[in-house]
Amino acid sequence: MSKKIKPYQGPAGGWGALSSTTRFVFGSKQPAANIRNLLRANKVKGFDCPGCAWGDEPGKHFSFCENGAKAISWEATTKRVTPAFFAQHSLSHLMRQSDYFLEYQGRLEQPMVLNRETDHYEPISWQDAFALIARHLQALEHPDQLELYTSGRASNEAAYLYQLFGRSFGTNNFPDCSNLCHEASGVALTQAIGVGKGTVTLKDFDEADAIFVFGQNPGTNHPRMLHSLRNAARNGAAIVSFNNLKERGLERFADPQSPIEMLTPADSRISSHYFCPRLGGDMAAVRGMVKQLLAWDSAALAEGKAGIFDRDFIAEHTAGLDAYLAQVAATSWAQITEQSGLSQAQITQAARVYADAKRVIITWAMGITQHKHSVATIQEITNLQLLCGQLGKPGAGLCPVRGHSNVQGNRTVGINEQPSSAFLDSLEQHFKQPMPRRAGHNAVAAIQAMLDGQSKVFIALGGNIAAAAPDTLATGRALTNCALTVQISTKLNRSHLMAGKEALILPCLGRTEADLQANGPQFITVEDSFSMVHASQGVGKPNSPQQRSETAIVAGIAQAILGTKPLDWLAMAQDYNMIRDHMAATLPGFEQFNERLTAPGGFYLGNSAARYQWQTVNGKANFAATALPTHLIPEAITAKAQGLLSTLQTLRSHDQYNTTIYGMDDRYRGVYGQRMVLFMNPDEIKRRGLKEGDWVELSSVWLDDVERKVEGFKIVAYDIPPGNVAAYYPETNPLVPLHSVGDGSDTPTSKAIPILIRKQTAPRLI
Ligand SMILES: Nc1nc2c(c(=O)[nH]1)N[C@H]1C(S)=C(S)[C@@H](COP(=O)(O)OP(=O)(O)OC[C@H]3O[C@@H](n4cnc5c(=O)[nH]c(N)nc54)[C@H](O)[C@@H]3O)O[C@H]1N2
Ligand SMILES: Nc1nc2c(c(=O)[nH]1)N[C@H]1C(S)=C(S)[C@@H](COP(=O)(O)OP(=O)(O)OC[C@H]3O[C@@H](n4cnc5c(=O)[nH]c(N)nc54)[C@H](O)[C@@H]3O)O[C@H]1N2
Ligand SMILES: [Mo]
Repeated sequence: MSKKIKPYQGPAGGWGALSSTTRFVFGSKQPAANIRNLLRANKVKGFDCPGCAWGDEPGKHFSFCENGAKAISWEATTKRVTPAFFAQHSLSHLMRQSDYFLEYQGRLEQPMVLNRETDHYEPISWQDAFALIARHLQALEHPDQLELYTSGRASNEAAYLYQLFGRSFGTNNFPDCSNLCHEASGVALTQAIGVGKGTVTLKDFDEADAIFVFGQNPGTNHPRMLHSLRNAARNGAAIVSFNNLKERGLERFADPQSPIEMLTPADSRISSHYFCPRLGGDMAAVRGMVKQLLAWDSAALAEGKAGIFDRDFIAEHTAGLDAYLAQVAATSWAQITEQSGLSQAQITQAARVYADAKRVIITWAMGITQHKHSVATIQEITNLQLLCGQLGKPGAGLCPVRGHSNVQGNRTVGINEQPSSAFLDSLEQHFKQPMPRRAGHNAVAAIQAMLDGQSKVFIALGGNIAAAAPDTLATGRALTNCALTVQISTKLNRSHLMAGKEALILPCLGRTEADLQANGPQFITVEDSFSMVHASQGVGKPNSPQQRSETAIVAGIAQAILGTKPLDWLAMAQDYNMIRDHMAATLPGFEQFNERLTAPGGFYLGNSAARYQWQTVNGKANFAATALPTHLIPEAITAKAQGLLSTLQTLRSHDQYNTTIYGMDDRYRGVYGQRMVLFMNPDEIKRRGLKEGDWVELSSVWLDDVERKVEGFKIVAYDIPPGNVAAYYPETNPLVPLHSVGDGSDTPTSKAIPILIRKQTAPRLI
């Protein structure tokens, strides 16, 4: 594996994508066969790509992208983590291995229990594993000492049973990956428009005149979105990108599934405009756009022309306009340009595109949601759309682009530490038993409760919290503090090693595998970013008879603790239609669930805001009048730092899926064979007396006295604003302080970490 830095010249997609996929997927025979089968089976029931939460056009076959192919073939590997593997490698030995090594060992094959005396995981029967969990849960003094984590890959059916189990046991402690991800979107949109989901459907992308993409790297993380953007650009839509970095996938794109583009070197330009704001500068940039629109609107009205704002929409549907406009007037251009890092001319240009478009969609992802003021930024984006009535009409709306393939569905079916009382009422009525009303723990609160010894049992339905959560050392201590940790997983990862005093690994089937239960082959359902619910059925042969479906595992745990209360859990696991009948009876929008799944492509759950039904406290869509943050990095931190602070964003490479590292390349950013790099502005490198290729250590500055440090990062010159730097997650998670979180969302501020950079001599090679 040769390490090099070589700027990528081609478009995103295209030959590079295809050859990488081919190498990765078709290098081995079995994954290729599996993927072919999947595509074939897809015609019957449907298939959900575990790659991301972008949608598929109803009626069309599942479209294939490079990173989806990686996700599928990663799951379909023939490698196995067997009892012999664990007999050979002690926990202490595995602790010293890289995350890449752990995941690369293949699929977990059998339930395993940790033996602290031998320091090895050893086989355990499913029955004994469930009994061990039951013993621990029965020993708890209070149901809130249990933490039930979910990663967004679980099916609706497994997630629904899981939340019912937790609530029947007596807790709302459902920390989930959403708490680390799009929580701010849910909070902001619920307050503003009464529903925490995007208002657009996939079809809207064909009808938009302008699409604004904020803080998102779809070339890597949502490759299928590039098709929608490319088509929109061809239809004449302006694509305006706001990204802290110049991302290849947002600039140009060639479609590896389009034979014509494969044969010609021509590629499509994606973004018509590309702005690089400072980290956290988007709220100021949008405020600036509104300020400019307001000036044009007033000038037009003064001349007796029609204004820019949609006054009918505002009058009929919204509240809070005056307070908001007063806030806009009180925000100076000096503050806007300083905070956004963009010039007034650039912001005016963006506002011009916005004003000229009849239909506008705004999309966003982690570059917007992982800041201290994320809720306020998303509400500022919403303010802009409300001002111009860009909601609930074709080609217009708000679009938080979700991460995990079913993270939105998990929330819909009840994975929520703060469930609505309507939801709890509905469960109580249907299942005829009381549900806990105390709010539960989110991810940060759960970690703190385990650190404090207050929570004692941690169960994870997927994911890898040890590596994904902030403050790696604190999170590790939190997990190892537990009396019992239980990981329901497909692959070996760090969270299995950060084990509680007792620990279980429960191996589950993946999305791609056939799920055969007593009542025959089962399918599951998921919900994409566009509120489309559809079926997904795996066809690959399970690679171990010992693996169970997530649904069966959850049912097994529940039955061991609750018997048959409030339902016959094991019967549910034999026939998922029965689970869906309960969902139909308790979840709004899921009426006649089983019947409606027969429609090709599934069904649309609908979005109340898109229908102008505002389920907010005052029954209106609400403008939020929030002042820009006075400082992006709190003054107390700047005062404390002894040295020149930089702001670090932690992001994904092209060869990873969250904490799963597929390979060491980040093709579109020109990084090969390595991940320990720090992207930095070339002028700033010089100004600091550094040079490209220098080794540095990074330490974060926070209000407490804990030292948070990582070392061995290599400087790479990159097109990024001075003062901002970027490095890959999860290697940088030790730097993210547990309590540096978003206001109102509690999401770790993984895109704005104040750090000091110090030169070091070349690191030891591990
Ligand atoms: N292949 C692949 N697909 C994935 C994932 C994966 O790891 N691999 N992860 C899935 C998940 S769970 C999620 S949540 C999504 C994540 O999808 P993304 O949000 O695209 O993920 P990140 O890599 O975190 O990229 C953040 C982007 O925002 C930009 N950015 C950072 N801070 C700012 C800012 O302050 N302002 C602006 N304007 N831009 C900023 C960064 O430069 C970067 O382009 O992808 C999902 N899909
Ligand atoms: N610094 C920093 N930290 C971040 C982020 C960031 O941008 N910067 N992003 C955050 C975001 S957006 C997210 S969503 C979280 C992700 O947090 P998680 O969802 O917890 O992490 P993943 O890496 O997606 O989980 C991977 C593991 O899931 C298991 N797995 C895979 N498929 C399945 C399946 O089908 N079923 C089951 N049961 N298990 C499965 C495998 O064992 C694999 O090791 O990380 C967050 N952390
Ligand atoms: Mo995510």
